[in-house]
Order: sequence, then C-alpha cells, then structure tokens
Amino acid sequence: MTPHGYTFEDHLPADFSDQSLRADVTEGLTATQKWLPPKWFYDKVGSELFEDITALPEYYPTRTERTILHQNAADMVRAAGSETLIELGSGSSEKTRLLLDAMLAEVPDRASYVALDVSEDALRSACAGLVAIYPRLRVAALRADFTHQLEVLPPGGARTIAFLGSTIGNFEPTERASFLRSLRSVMTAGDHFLLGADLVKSAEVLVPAYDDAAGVTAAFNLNVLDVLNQRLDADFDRSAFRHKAVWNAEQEWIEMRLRATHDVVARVPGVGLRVDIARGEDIRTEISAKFRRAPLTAELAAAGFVERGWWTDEQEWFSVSLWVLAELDNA
Ligand code: AVJ
Repeated sequence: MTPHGYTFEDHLPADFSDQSLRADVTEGLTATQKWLPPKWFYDKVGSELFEDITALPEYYPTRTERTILHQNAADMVRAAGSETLIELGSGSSEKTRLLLDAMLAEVPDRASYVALDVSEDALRSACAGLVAIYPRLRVAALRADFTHQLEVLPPGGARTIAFLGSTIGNFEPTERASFLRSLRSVMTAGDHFLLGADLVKSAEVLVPAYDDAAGVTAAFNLNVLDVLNQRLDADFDRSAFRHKAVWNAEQEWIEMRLRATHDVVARVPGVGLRVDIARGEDIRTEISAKFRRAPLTAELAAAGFVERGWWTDEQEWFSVSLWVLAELDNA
C-alpha cells in the first residue's frame, strides 16, 4: 500500500512511449494512404477533450453504456461471481463505479479493483477518486499497454476483466483477433471477460456522433497534430486540415480523418521526416468499428470464448456482454 491508499506499478519501459510514437509516425506518415494510430490522441488536452465528447448530445455511446451498466450491473456481477475487477484502458474509471457498487454489495470485504492504462495521470486521479469513495476496496494501478502486456495482470481465478467503452472498436479485425487470443491466453478457469461494444446503426446517428455541432470531436482529432508538434518538434499547421468523419458501410466502421485543405509540407525532425500532403489528401486517425451480435459472437468463439450474458439498451445501440473460456464451459 502506498500513502495514497492504492498501489502503483509501472510496467512501461521508460522510453516506450517515445519509441512507439516514433515508429508509428514513421510508418503511418510514409504509407501510401497516410494514417496515425488513435492512441496518440490522448495527451492531457486530448484526454480532456475526450471527456467532453462523452457528454455531447450526439455522442450516444458513453451514456448508453452507462444506462446498460446502471440497469444490469448487479446481474453482471452475480453472473461473473468475481471478487476482482480488472479494467483495461481504465481512463477516468467513471462507469466502473456502477460495477464496483454491485461488487461491493456482494463481497463488501474482499473486493479488489485493478486499473490498467498507459496514462499515469489518468491512473492516479481515477484511483485516488475510488479510494476516497470506497474505503474498503483494494485498489491497484498498473501502468501498461493492454495490446502487449496482458501478462502483467495479477494471477487469475475469480477475475472479471472489463474492456468497456467500445475501445475494442479501435482495432482492425486482425488486431482484434490477436488481442482476443492474447487475452484468452492469460485467462483461467473462473475468469470472465466483460466487453462493451458499440452496435451498427444508421449513419444518421453514427456520423454526428463523430462530427458534433459544437466541434469538440474536430478539436480532438486536430489535437493529434499538436501532439506531433510538441513531441517530435514537427510543424503541422492545424489550420491546413479539416476534420472528417466517414461511415464506411462496407467495413461497418467510422473513420476519422484529417483532410488537407491545401498542399502541405510538414517537417517532423523527431523522426527525420518531410511529409508531403496534397490538397484533398487524408490522414486517417481512427477507425471505430461497430458490431453486430452474430459476427461478434463468432469472433469471440474463434478466439476461444463462449457467451454468458448479453445486455443492451432499448434501441439496441450498444451492448455489454460477458464471456468465459470455451473449453471450461461445462457448467
Ligand atoms: C474511446 C475509442 C471508444 O471510438 O467512439 C470518440 C473514441 N473518437 N470520438 C470511439 C472517439 C471520436 C472512442 N473510443
């Protein structure tokens, strides 16, 4: 226990963030179709903008997932029967409280919460907040990357591993498959996986959720250029780009892009790059995949999971589902 009331472990190598930023920028901005991974949105400004997005009238996912959790957390916790809740990409841990309330009602003295995130700031403020509200809860913060470091999770048995907010939608299908397989490889009998996944719906609802009237999502998207400017000493001119949100109906994902409004030459000294972007050319900054129940179940089955619960809202806009390992499904 630390003086803060929660434990903190840093599993990220000191230069992890710089190394992977440089590798991503070099790969993405020299590709024919330019791209940047969405993880670089989340510096301090970007994390605050994301919190603002979650409160926008057009951005339905957060409040829809919160409603589902609010209505069903007790059922979820009872179905999983866990004493340890582990949250991957915990961020502000805001919706987690609904699960913790339900867990503490079942096991008031033995409940533990483990937050895993790459952001030390987010981990510390979330865990400090939880310790203040739940004096009997054991709280641990793990600074780690859930795409590479799931082996840092505390050992299994009765754990629920939660991956909420449809963060899974940021993966491309092949990355998603390998994430699910590596998750499965660190799970054991008695563990459960709780997944928040945004569902396919009409483009009239989807597109405004990623292109809001107040321009918060545009600011969030453009902020990634500031991140490159600050961290790699680049000279991207934000005013030379426009935010775009496009529904890719074939892939069933939203693509966020930054479209050059005129020819741009940017220098990125941190990686020794000169980037030429033609007027009208896009940098793809995010995919946000939307799911359907049957194909999602098939993907999880292919990775070795079987469903134990599926909860949704009245409009079936968002789902929270519970999974166990398939070969242990002999109940
Ligand atoms: C945090 C990845 C789930 O894809 O909806 C919000 C991020 N991007 N608005 C999403 C996001 C633009 C969000 N995820």
